[in-house]
Amino acid sequence: MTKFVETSNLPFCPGCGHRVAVINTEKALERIGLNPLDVILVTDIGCHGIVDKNFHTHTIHGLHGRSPALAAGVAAALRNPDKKVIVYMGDGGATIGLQHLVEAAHRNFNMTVFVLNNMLYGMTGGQGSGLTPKCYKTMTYPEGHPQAGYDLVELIHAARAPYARRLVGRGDYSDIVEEALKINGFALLEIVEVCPSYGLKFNRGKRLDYFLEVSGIEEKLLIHENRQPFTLSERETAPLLSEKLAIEVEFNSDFKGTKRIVASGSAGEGVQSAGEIFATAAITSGLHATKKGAYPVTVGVGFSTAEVIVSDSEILYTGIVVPDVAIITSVDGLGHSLSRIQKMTEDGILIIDDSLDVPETRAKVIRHPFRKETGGRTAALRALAFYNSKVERLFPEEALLQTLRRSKLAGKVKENVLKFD
Ligand SMILES: Cc1ncc(C[n+]2csc(CCOP(=O)(O)OP(=O)(O)O)c2C)c(N)n1
Ligand code: SF4
Repeated sequence: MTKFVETSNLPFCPGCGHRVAVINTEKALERIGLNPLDVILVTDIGCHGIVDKNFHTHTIHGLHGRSPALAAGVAAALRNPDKKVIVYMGDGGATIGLQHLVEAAHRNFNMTVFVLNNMLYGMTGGQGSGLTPKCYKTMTYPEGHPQAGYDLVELIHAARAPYARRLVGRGDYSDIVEEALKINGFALLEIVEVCPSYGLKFNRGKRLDYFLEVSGIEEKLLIHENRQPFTLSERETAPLLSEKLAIEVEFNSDFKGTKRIVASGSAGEGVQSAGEIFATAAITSGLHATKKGAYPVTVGVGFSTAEVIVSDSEILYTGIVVPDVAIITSVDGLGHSLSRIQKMTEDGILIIDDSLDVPETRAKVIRHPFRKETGGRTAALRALAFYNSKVERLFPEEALLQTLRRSKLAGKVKENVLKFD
């Protein structure tokens, strides 16, 4: 039994060039002498990809043309030079996912890409790809392709790949496969071959050499010396996002239930920061909280709305259709939240700056001069603090104060913004 690939029942049509490529891969891997479980084969959509079930290695099957992106993720996460990440893709996939290939080469991910270039889309019936040679007849160009395909090896070399090579895939070329597999960093080997079921059928009587000559396709090897493979050193030293964002519980809250709060004001008036501080203070008090923001793409003008949900239990839906509490501190904010305010019931609370006209609503209305007291830039934060101090206590005032002191607003916003007589 072969160690890396079961070659006795390869799933390809008789005479398919993919078959020869797989057998050469098996031979090369045998010679390198890896453990099969140190090999990760990443394939994608196309006839080449259906071979992965024959591999005794790890395998990943991705979207068409996206195998280099998946493999880059695997290579980056593994960070282990003893593992071998191999990609199989067709010329169709290499064309459709070209940018993934170029990026992987440019960033020099540690992987070996085999582009099994049978000069057309095999799996879908023989359409041409970006690598189809001049005059080659395909489903899409029954009279023959009007122009030569582009030179993938040159492109990948231009992206500074350490190794980019093209060979015509005939017979035993496992020494070249072995060479590509041994590259430390990104290596691409384009193997030019034939799909008998469509390529030979559409181009009856013509030999591969004829098309190579007409198109000027030649075997070549292009090298960039001394490039270090991609490493994750910055990520290795940086704390995980989950550690960085972890919020400790330091206060207690007796609050039971869920409050859906919409705070609406104007861009530049700290509405989003106020929402974040409020939600964070709730979490430091042992509650669950979510915060979402809405504002126009022109972030410096117009409304700014923060949606905060605070609950004593897990929050499974973070949207707010009808708020329990609406906090409005500017005309822009009123305009943006008006339709939701109008849907509020008698159980709802509308807290609105007293400089604004009160809209029609069934909610209980509380007016307060937030803008006048501490200015427009702190009106949203003050109004949220007012709600927690004077209207409904969700968590201790101290939690809000401490969260403000630790936030990016510390030193910029006076603490009396949170204080009420
Ligand atoms: C993004 C995307 N576009 C198109 C398809 C349809 N599709 C499936 S297989 C295939 C052709 C595959 O050709 P190639 O990548 O050259 O592999 P081969 O079959 O020749 O081995 C196409 C276009 C798809 N699955 N995904
Ligand atoms: S259709 Fe072509 S590429 Fe697909 S297995 Fe058959 S010969 Fe190979």
